[in-house]
Amino acid sequence: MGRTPHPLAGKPLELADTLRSGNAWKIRLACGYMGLPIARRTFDIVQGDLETEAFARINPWRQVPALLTPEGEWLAESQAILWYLGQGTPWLPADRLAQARVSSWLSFEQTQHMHAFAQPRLLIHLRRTARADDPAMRAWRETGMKAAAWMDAHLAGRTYLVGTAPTIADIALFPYTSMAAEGGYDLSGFAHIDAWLARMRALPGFTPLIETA
Ligand SMILES: N[C@@H](CCC(=O)N[C@@H](CS)C(=O)NCC(=O)O)C(=O)O
Repeated sequence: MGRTPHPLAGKPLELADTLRSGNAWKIRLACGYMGLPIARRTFDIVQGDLETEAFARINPWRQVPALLTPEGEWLAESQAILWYLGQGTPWLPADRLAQARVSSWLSFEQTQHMHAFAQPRLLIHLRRTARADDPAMRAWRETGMKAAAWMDAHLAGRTYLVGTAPTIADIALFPYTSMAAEGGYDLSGFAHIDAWLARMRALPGFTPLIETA
């Protein structure tokens, strides 16, 4: 998008991630869409990589993603990293209200959406320690379906979450919404979400969760 070079073009960026982290995927999506190459330092949670002292120096909160910025500092929290990458580009509009709306969706993702989608995916699909019909998984999905219904209603008649062009808000909501089925969700009733997911996948620079050579 846009012909103006990205303010971080040509500067080194490195991402601390895990192979299948949806929060880290947000950052790889952002870099792909924005045309920014990014190196990966991939950790393995099951092997205890996040519990080491070395990792605590990357993120004392012991979570991925974290971004090593060109200033030489590690920055934690996916939404903060998206904000850092989006500044000075159309992915984070300069308009006061539009920017606040982006922030609103980023908060929505963290408080109403992410855990309800990420937890069942983690336990059913990745760790295989829960079954899709376990009461706890149903409870997560009840919460998540409310979030999905709000998103779907908002996207009716809109192309993207804020304004007419994609922003970091769309990037933030994409990963866990798109992987919902792995947590036992059926979002087939949400046609506006479905069309929005397809639009996000069709944008130049889209990066899949697992990149194949
Ligand atoms: N609020 C954080 C959440 C990050 C998060 O939950 N990361 C997961 C991987 S997707 C993680 O590192 N889990 C390891 C753990 O919490 O032990 C963000 O948005 O970056």
